[in-house]
Amino acid sequence: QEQTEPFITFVLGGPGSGKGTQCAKIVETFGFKHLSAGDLLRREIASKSEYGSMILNTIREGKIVPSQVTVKLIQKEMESSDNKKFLIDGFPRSEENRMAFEKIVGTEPNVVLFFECPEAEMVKRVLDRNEGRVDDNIDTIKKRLKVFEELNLPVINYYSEKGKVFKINAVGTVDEIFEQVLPIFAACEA
Ligand code: UP5
Ligand code: MG
Repeated sequence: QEQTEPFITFVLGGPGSGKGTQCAKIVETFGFKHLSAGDLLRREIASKSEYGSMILNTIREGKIVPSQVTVKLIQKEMESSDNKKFLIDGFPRSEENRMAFEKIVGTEPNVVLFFECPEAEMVKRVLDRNEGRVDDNIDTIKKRLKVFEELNLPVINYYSEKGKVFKINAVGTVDEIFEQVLPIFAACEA
């Protein structure tokens, strides 16, 4: 019996670049399963799991949670999902994350979206969000931006060289940005 290959999209971009917002639009239009790595980690904190306090401290510092913890959470969600079209949001954040995913899950993404946004705009959005996230304060945001630049950009460069990256200008209204996203998946469906 033949098993359909999953279709995997990594959704990358700095803190507040609009990954989660655009993922919601993609889900609505194209019926993907949305897996936000940050949301999965925050759920671990809330459920008081064994790694909860380590994850909380890591997020508060804007650092990256050990790969095996995050990959396991993502893998579990992928395996239990009937929908095999995945949007993996905010992961991989480092070359180490990327290699762990490719090794453990055993596959590469089909598509990588990169939401490119100026730092000042990202800072403004995150500070305006007001949802009580422990990392939405100016000190942690500065650390998140630095970690993004140092550790996440190399992942984007890696996939760029493989021709998998679609770069999106993340400035504008939510709908204007989605206009750039639409044709990417419309082409995949055709
Ligand atoms: N907004 C959205 N689009 C807008 C637009 N076009 N114009 C104006 N405003 C817009 O958007 C952010 C805010 O901006 C919202 O208020 C939104 O309404 C508005 P959102 O869509 O939430 O942006 P997003 O890119 O998802 O921002 P987020 O803060 O979630 O990104 P991060 O990458 O920082 O957060 P994440 O949750 O992925 O990770 C948090 C932490 O978890 C990390 O710092 C890290 O410590 C840890 N983590 C890991 O260790 N490993 C992982 O694999 C993942 C996370
Ligand atoms: Mg998000």
